[in-house]
Amino acid sequence: RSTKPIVLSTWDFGRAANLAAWEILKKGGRALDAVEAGVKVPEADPNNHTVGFSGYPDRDGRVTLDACIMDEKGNCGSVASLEHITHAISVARAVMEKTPHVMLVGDGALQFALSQGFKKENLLTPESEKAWKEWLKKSEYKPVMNIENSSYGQGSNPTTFSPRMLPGNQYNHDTIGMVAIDANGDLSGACTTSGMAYKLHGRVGDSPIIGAGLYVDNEIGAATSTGVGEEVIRIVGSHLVVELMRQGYSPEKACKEAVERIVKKGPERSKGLQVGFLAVNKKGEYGAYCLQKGFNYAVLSEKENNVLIDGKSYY
Ligand code: SD4
Repeated sequence: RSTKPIVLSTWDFGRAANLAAWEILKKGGRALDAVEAGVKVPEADPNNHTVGFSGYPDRDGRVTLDACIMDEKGNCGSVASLEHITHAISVARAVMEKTPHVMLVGDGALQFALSQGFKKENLLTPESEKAWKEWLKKSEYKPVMNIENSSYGQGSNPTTFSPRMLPGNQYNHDTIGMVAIDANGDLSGACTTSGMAYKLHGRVGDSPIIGAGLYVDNEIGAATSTGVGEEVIRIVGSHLVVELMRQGYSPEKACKEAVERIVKKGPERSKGLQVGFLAVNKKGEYGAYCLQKGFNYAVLSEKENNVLIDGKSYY
């Protein structure tokens, strides 16, 4: 039998995000509203340095956000390299609903956001600024792999996010990608990030690219990704996962095939970096696959009470 509603999202911070999405889904609300509300949680979280407010900046000290959203009708909206607005996902949704376009970038995206009533904020917190200044001393661009352990499990408190200290004084939690099916059986997805810490100014990752960081096809399913965006863009990852599901692959098999495609394109390169895909099909079956161990994702439905699952990995 089908599992709906259901919401899934990347990493352990996905559990708090799923709870916010569930508030909407459990009342019969639309998946689109649920995924937006869900990813707004990590966007606003000052302890999370890879999404929204307090995201790590680029190498010029500027916090630039990438986000996109897609609904059951194939409507989509996206912002890339957006500065000064915490809820990049809501700006992406406004691009989708209020403009004839799909994607706005940089100053244009900011200008549009301000015209829609979003308030200009400083997203660089003293903590992120300190980390950036520390990074500047060596100025080596070496993305830190996000490895989580899955010690949380069912029943632990998902509303408190506890970042772990990583080498080089970096808290590293990646992009949140969220996909959901509502009570009506309709799918939507959202993806939002501050991108790779200390990237070149103007660098855009996979997260705001429809088909790379996120894809939704209401007939088939939805997929999203996290990790080093360049690798995901190369294979148009999320679209690939959805198309593989169309051919009959299970969500996990489709994610695995996409990961293997990345390995095939760059066997050496792929050893030192993380990419994870997460997918759900129209029936509510879901799965994930990643390059390196330590990619967790969170699931919430009536059957599963906000569980954190350790995704299978290639290496
Ligand atoms: C990006 N996929 O900008 C995003 C960020 C991420 O590990 O997930 N970083 O490439």
